[in-house]
Amino acid sequence: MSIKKVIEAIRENNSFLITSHVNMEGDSVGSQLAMAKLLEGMKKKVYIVDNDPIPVNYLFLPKTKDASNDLTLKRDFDAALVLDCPSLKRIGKVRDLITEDKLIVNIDHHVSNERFGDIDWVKPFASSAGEMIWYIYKEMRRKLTKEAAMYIYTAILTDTGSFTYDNTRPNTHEIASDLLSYGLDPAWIAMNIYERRSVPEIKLLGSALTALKMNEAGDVAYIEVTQEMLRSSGADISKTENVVNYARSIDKVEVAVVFKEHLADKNLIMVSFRSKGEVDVNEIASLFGGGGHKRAAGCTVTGELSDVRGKILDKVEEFVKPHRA
Ligand SMILES: [Mn+2]
Repeated sequence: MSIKKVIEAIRENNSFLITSHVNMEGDSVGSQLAMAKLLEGMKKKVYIVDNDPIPVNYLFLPKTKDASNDLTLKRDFDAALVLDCPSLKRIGKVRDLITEDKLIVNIDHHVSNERFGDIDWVKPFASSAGEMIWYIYKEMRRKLTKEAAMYIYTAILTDTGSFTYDNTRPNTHEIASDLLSYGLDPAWIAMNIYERRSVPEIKLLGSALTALKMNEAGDVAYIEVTQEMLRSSGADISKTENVVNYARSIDKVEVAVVFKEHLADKNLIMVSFRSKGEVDVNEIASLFGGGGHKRAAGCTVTGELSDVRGKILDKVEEFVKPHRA
């Protein structure tokens, strides 16, 4: 389905619920706020509701107070816009707000997207969901504002790893150039997102990196983050996201995996995968009920940490093997 169907749904309905995946990051935050801005400019009623609060490093953005994670409030809306979300399960408890009678519009760029909407607009070649909101602005000939540009720029910047991942394409830079022309300050935005870490977060990174292990061939790096590590660091669990990138950055590493015990349930293991080259970690994560992108994916598996680690590392070996020289 196409962007045209999405625009039709926007035009034909008056009130909207906007949501995204659990454990939000820059793209989910930026794309939702940009979409809300577009709809408000058209005098539509908008509610942004997410399973989790916005991470603190995105609170520099204007209007983050418009996003709520209070699921008890009653909200009436015609259509739900689900952004940056490969499956309906990934919106967490917000799922309960979307009753049978609501139109579901699925706007996403994950290759693993399950096409769960009444309208599905899935563009795996888009750098981010934020980029897709930019297309909607342009297609509808709605004027961008500095505020909306800041949301979309944040989405693109974070989802492309600051323009370093392979989803960075010529048009990604063209769009970024358009966004900067609204007077954004890229250094200030990057400082807010990347350089306002807390001491506990850096200490947690330290203990996680100390726990790093390698496979025999030296091309798989993995890290276990236990409840104990999370508790003793005092760090916010959402702040462990970049640990996996350090593991991937090791020379000759093809795949990096982080296993993280859930703070509330020791037998819930959150697994993040990163690939540096040809190994498709989305395929591996999919085998365990998760998904994502070719070089960045995740899943949540029930079981004891050591069992989950064993099962997953066996699969990773299987996938890495054919790529060994
Ligand atoms: Mn995204």
